[in-house]
Amino acid sequence: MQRTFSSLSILSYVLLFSGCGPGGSGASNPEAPTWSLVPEISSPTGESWYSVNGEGNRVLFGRHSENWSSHTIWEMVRDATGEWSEAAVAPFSGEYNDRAARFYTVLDAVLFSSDRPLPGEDGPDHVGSDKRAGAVFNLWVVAHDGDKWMPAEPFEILNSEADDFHASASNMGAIFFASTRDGGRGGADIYRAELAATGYVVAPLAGDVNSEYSESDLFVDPDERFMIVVRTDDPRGLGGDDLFVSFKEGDTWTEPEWLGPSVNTPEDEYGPWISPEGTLYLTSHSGGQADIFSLPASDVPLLARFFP
Ligand SMILES: [Ca+2]
Ligand SMILES: [Ca+2]
Repeated sequence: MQRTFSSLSILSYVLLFSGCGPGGSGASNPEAPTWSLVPEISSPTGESWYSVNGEGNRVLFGRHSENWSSHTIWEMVRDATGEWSEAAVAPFSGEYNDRAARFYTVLDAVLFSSDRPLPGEDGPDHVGSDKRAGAVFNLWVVAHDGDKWMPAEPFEILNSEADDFHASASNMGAIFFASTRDGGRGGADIYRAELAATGYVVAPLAGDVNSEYSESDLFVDPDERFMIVVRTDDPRGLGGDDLFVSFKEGDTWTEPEWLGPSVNTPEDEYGPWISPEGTLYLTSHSGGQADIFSLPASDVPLLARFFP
């Protein structure tokens, strides 16, 4: 069901030996991705989910081991001289399976997904930062006080008995996230938590963004004009997880349109994030290895009108 939780897809394992991937196919196929590897954070292990804070001086991204296990969140900080620190495990990560950190700017905080025990919950067996047996993902929030990270806390209003994960927030403070909770259209669906006078109100997205396929990850435009949504095995795509776009029309979200071969391959694409300058970052597997790539969002035809 949720390939992005357990392991690479079977398809990706097959492609591991096929030589097909972003790096290998670009020269001969004019429709292949034209993205660039983000070299500053690339390493022999896998990288995924790239995000930068509003000041542009703090980068968070994920690292995981070869078989898409042991996810941890890493951090790089730029000092007053403009020098970037070496990447290091973020102080709030490293013990459990943590992923998909994205900044929640209205609270000077970060949202991330983790299977770590909730307060008062016994910690079932786990090995390092591998996913804990029987555990579900919940959304967590961690604030930075300008000097250090505060303790991470579960974002209780967002969480259910099922997996709740991969959040992205708008400038209005609304949090969009994926969940496999009961009552959805199949697999994971996208929900929105709106900050109302009495607290957050959570509802599935209105419109046709959710489907019988899994909508398992997203990036929402800060102004909520569009969202890049990750769909799994939609036959309009190239296979595995692909990036689609849904547009906001009134109070509803349109049926996702495939973002095309400049950002999709037969392997898994996820972890989209667009910088204020209009650079689209995404994660793709190539030869079984996840890496973070970037390209101008204006190079993606369906996004170009938002990035003139
Ligand atoms: Ca769905
Ligand atoms: Ca794909």
